[in-house]
Amino acid sequence: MSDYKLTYFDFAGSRGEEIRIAFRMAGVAFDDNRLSFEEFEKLKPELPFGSLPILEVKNRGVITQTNAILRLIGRQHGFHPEERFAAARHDEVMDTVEDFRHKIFATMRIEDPALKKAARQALAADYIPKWGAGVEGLIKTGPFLAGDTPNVADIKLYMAEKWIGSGDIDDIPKETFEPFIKLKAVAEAIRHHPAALK
Ligand SMILES: N[C@@H](CCC(=O)N[C@@H](CS)C(=O)NCC(=O)O)C(=O)O
Repeated sequence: MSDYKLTYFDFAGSRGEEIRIAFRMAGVAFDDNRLSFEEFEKLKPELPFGSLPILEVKNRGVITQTNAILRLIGRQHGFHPEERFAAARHDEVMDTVEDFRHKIFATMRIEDPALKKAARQALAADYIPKWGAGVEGLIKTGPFLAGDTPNVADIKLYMAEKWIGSGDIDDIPKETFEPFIKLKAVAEAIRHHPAALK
């Protein structure tokens, strides 16, 4: 029994996988509680905000909100900057990945196929390139946000790049991030980190 129990869906993506990678990167054991969608629906009424991931911390309680969980792991194990301005910069990146996610998730709720396609094409033509350029401007020497060492914010950039690069989102071309060399380099560096390789 470890000090941490992460509950998330049973797939290697999105918010829960960011936390799994952070734990692996920190070399910290955790219970990886993976739920089916049916199990989630049963548990949902008991969840603090009705969603996953949640992290149960031994003798302390339950934490929700992916970025709060990532910062907790990052601060406890040296994967979030100690200096306040640098930490705010990393927080900025982490929050903008959540904004990015919400923009794409919003299109998944559009039922009309033509409207969905148009919404996705608009994101690919405007929002995502501007988002990529914004992130690109925050990465200095690379390969990571802080230079040579990875932090939890880098894991979030990796997950955003991986999602687009998978080509799994219809009407958002998998090449959309190709112009963003520094963003791609962060993603490559995390992709080849043993924590991401499992
Ligand atoms: N703000 C929350 C969002 C959590 C969230 O929306 N999680 C999704 C999965 S990635 C979920 O549980 N969706 C199912 C639902 O809300 O019913 C966070 O950052 O952790």
